[in-house]
Amino acid sequence: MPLNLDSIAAIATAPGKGGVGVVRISGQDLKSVAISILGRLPETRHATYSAFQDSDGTIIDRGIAIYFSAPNSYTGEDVLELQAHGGSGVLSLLLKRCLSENIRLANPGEFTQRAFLNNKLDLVQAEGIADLINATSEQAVRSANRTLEGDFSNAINLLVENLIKLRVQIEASLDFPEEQLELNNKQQYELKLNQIKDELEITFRMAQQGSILREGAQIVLVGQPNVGKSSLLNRLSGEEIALVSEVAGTTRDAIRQSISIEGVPLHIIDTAGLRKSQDIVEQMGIERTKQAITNADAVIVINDVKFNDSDELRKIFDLIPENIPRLYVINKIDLVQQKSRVEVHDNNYYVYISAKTAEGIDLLKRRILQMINWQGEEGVFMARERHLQALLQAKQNLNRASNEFERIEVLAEELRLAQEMLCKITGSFTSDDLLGEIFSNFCIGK
Ligand SMILES: Nc1nc2c(ncn2[C@@H]2O[C@H](COP(=O)(O)OP(=O)(O)OP(=O)(O)O)[C@@H](O)[C@H]2O)c(=O)[nH]1
Ligand SMILES: [Mg+2]
Repeated sequence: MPLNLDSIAAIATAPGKGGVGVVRISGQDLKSVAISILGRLPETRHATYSAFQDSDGTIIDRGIAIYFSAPNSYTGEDVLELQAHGGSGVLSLLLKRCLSENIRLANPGEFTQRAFLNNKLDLVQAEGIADLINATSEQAVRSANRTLEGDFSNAINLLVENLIKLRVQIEASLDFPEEQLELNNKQQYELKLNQIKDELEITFRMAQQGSILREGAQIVLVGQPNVGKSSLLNRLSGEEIALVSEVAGTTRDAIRQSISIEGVPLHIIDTAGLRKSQDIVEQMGIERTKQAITNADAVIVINDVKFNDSDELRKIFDLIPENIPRLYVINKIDLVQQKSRVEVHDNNYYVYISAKTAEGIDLLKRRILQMINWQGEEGVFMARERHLQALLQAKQNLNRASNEFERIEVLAEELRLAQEMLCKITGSFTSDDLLGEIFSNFCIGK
């Protein structure tokens, strides 16, 4: 991607009223712009109280100006930040003033894109900034910060470094095609490859946890009509989201509500109860339930404590693909005066609760986090689906490489592909299309 020569400006603070609002400008050389708007060039990296002048010399506002000379700025270019009063009128006048100086409006994420192009940060860190801005929980903030501080990039860079070392040795032996790898060397290479695979696995797990924190997990509530699915959704979300009634078949359409348990975002989907029905609308709802199950990260199968173990229940179990984690909830224990508890049968967890009295809800919440494999945010990187896919493909390349010690060219090629995948994550090997896609999802002014 070519370096931009034009200057860009945007309002960097959120829309609405505030004590302070910031207009930010970035470009190759902003000295004349600063002198035109402020009447003089402020000392670099010093807060300077100044009038912000319109083209005809009238004062738009007074505030703090900070001039960052390249390369010591966020973008790596000259940056001028104008901190004015935070009203939409003042800020749009100030922005208009900047645009009159042959400066164009910045695209979303363009400041960060320039920072990336000027090697101020790598792609993972740039994404970490967007995630930090979007973070809504303490856990998400901490995890985005770890990515921003370079923990994720360092893990990837270390993997790449070790891969390169191994590739250098293996590719050297490609120069002697008629010779087989010597046994000693082979053992040594295998050992190194296994170490890299182990490190990759650890990084993948950390990234997977981070992706739960970023995207949230989709959890679908299924069961026969009237077992209390909607009551459980309401109980988990602490709001009366879904209609509850003693009439079987109350919920017709899937209802989605986002909640958070210990800072982990979860999207809970309440569905139409599953049964044979002649009602066309109910049949459509049941189809949607089946659809929701196939898109789920995890499923909670709910049953009424009074009709546990029916044939109908078994039919519901059969609808859930084998690889989707599940949890069984036995509801309405208040009707039979039972205590809340967790039981394990054949590796399946059964949580006994009452959605009505809230008994056992804390047990259930803890079990839900375990079901999605949440291990706490310690050391977690804020990762995206794109990172997971690249890590997964690198893992596959390394697994294939492990089986190719007899065909050394194939082995070398798999290692090369694995390295390429990892480099895609940090952006040291990435197409322009992907960069455009990533930065277009930022807000304007960042
Ligand atoms: N005693 C008792 N009643 C409950 C409990 N949970 C739900 N109910 C009652 O069971 C009935 C059905 O509850 P819903 O939450 O509408 O059940 P549902 O599974 O969503 O039903 P459909 O939408 O028809 O599939 C309502 O009358 C609820 O008040 C519980 O824990 N204890
Ligand atoms: Mg319902």
